[in-house]
Amino acid sequence: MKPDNCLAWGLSCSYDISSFWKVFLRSIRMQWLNIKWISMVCGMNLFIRCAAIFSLSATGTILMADPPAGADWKLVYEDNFDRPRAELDKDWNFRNANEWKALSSRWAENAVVENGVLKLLVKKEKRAGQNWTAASMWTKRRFKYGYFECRFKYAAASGINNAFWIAPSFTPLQEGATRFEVDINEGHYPDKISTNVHNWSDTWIDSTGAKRHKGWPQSFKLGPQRGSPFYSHNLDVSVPMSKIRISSNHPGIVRIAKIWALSQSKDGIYPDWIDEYSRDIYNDLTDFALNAKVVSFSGNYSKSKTTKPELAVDASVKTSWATQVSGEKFIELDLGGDKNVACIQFLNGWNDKNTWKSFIETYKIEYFSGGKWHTLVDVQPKPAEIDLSADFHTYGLLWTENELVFYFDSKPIRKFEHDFIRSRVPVLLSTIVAEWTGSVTDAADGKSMDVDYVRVWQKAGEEDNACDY
Ligand SMILES: [Ca+2]
Repeated sequence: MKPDNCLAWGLSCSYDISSFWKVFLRSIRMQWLNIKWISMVCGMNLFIRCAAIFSLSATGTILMADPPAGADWKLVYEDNFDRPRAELDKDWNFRNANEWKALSSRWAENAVVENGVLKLLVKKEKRAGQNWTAASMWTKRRFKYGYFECRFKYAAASGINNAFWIAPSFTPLQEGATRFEVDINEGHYPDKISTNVHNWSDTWIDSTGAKRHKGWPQSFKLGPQRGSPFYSHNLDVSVPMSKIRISSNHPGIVRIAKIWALSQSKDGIYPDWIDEYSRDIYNDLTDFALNAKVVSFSGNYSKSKTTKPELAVDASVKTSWATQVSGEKFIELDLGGDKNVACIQFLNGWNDKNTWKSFIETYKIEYFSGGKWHTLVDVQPKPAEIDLSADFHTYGLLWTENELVFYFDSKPIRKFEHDFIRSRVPVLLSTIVAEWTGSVTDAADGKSMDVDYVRVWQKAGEEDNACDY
């Protein structure tokens, strides 16, 4: 019972079905289009590269989204949201309450219908003790096994979870059944797909006293990796400076493992990359940032000693300052009087089994010299190359007795073997505002997850939904 890394996809893409074709295709119920797959086994990096290529080269080929070939599928449920909002109450339940560990409460009136699209609105408004509102809804009908698909656009701001999922939320479970959750996609703007499988029945108390449960998350960042864990900027000649300020508007936590403020090297070359041992050959260089005084900083991720800002100027690249999630991140260092600095460097992100992750793309380095601040470098964000809020895409789940297969635009992206996801459950659509989805800013106000349709197919002979569980 573990996720595998077998990733496969077809060469055809399903993009931007025009409203004419949408109506036409719906009218003839063309549900048995055969898609020929070219499958291959590959690692995550290859997937990311290929995903970037096919996304960027999509040419608007018209394909009906369909369940996978190889079974006699029956469409047992669909909502195309092309009817008045009031009619949704017949088929959907809506949450009307605040939320545990989130910044938003969720209300029925945040779900609206416009031009055949369901909009799960996020608003900056105080209600039920929280500063934001969002929407959560689930089908009155429940399902067990089948192919589940939703076509939607992400809300165009960070800090919002765009969720299409199945779970027995607020519904009874058969005695002895496992309480599970399958997140078909908890999408994060602009280009991250997040799948997850939870076993909420298999719980334990960890060493801190917190209740834990088993989960198997796997995320896919479709856009090209940008930025770098290591940045190095030379001054033309060494400059006397007494303070250094590094800041970033990165939408999330910034982890800085080390900052260097180096003296002039004889050959104008400075140590590169991150291996603290290889830096020994540069013994002639002085690092004025080592153990510098932290004058001020924006915040840290937790009150833990393992995230404090002094860890950005200690001797080790294995310890890091981790910032707060939202707002500008900055750290200001006092070098203890004017020092002749010729190169400023910093290492950011974190090392996961020799792969650097979560490094920043945008930052600014300033220094205080001659009684005023100067900017050494100011790297601003570039627009996202893949933006899942710009166009509709389909997210799907094939659920059988022993396996889950997750789909993006009709291409399988993840397989997961299981022996516990076996209860009848509703389909859920929801937005929420939470810092674990990224930096929360006013840009989220008024944004919405836009849903074109949700559909469920079941295999002939398995489509009976009459029983209770
Ligand atoms: Ca450190």
